[in-house]
Amino acid sequence: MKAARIQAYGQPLVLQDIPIPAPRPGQVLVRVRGAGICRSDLHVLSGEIPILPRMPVTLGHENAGFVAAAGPGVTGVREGDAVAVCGGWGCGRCDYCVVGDDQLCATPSWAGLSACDGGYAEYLLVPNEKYLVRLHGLDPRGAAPLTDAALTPYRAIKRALPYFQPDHGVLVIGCGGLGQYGIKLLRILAGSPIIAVDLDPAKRQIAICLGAAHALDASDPETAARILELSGGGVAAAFDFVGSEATLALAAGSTRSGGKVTQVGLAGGEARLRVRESIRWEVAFEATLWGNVKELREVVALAESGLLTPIEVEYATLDRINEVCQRLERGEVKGRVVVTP
Ligand code: FEH
Ligand code: ZN
Repeated sequence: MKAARIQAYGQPLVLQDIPIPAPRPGQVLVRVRGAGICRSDLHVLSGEIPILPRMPVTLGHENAGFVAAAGPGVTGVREGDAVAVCGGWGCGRCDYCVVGDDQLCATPSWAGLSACDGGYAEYLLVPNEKYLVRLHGLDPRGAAPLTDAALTPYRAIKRALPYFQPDHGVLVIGCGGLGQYGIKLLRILAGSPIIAVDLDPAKRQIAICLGAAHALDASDPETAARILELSGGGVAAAFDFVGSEATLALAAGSTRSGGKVTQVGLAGGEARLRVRESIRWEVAFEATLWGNVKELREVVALAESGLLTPIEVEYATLDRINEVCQRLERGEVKGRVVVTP
């Protein structure tokens, strides 16, 4: 089967022909129909996030498709079922796995982000059927972004719900794929007015179309003051989908006492959390990670209900994956690109 594999950090993906894996007991082979390209993959490819224990490995952690074969003992899915794949695979035994937060596993085996091959390939071997969420009516190609671009902000927002107040805004920094789903989910789950921030005027326009009340330029030196003015002294919750030094500082400095700052982006920034200087009193800070299987079931349910509509998706064949990664790097992707192996 064709697979786009990393050979070394700093090198483009290489299209290789490798054997189709055979599912062993409990495993499921999925014919990949959609594999979303996440900005985190760029951080991994460049070596900024040197997360891979071995190479070559097939990347791709945002996957959906059809069950091609079920290993012995698999009872919950069968050949032909359309499925979304929760890619945060774990050991099944540690404190995190036993409560269902496999993505936080002490020894993770994430799809395409560990020694386990991911979905930039015709087939994906899933270690346990529990990581599959049945799709009833959704096209797996378009559903792939639900498994990361939607799931990741969903977990972050759900964990911040106690902080939302309709008379105080929420801040979304970074309006790429995750930020766009974040705005959509905030409109569904929270009644707070949304202030969006991005460098790109096109992304700011998308944020307004998705329901943000305001969309501010991240490069404008007045933006920090404008956020405080618009939010009456600070937002109740801030979500940083970029994670750079500047955006983390903006998120922390924009949050009112008693609010919550959530870091989702992985751009490698640091922020000084010094009370009275860079952060107000009793502000909670959390760096959330991806989402778990139950949360993906909830995201799929929101999508199948029609409440959670898809962000703009562009499709590309596997052989164009390096070209698409370069476009993503240059900020030329409006929503999400999904590879269709
Ligand atoms: C990628 C690499 C490392 C940590 C987290 C991630 C997320 O993009 C997974 O959704
Ligand atoms: Zn991701």
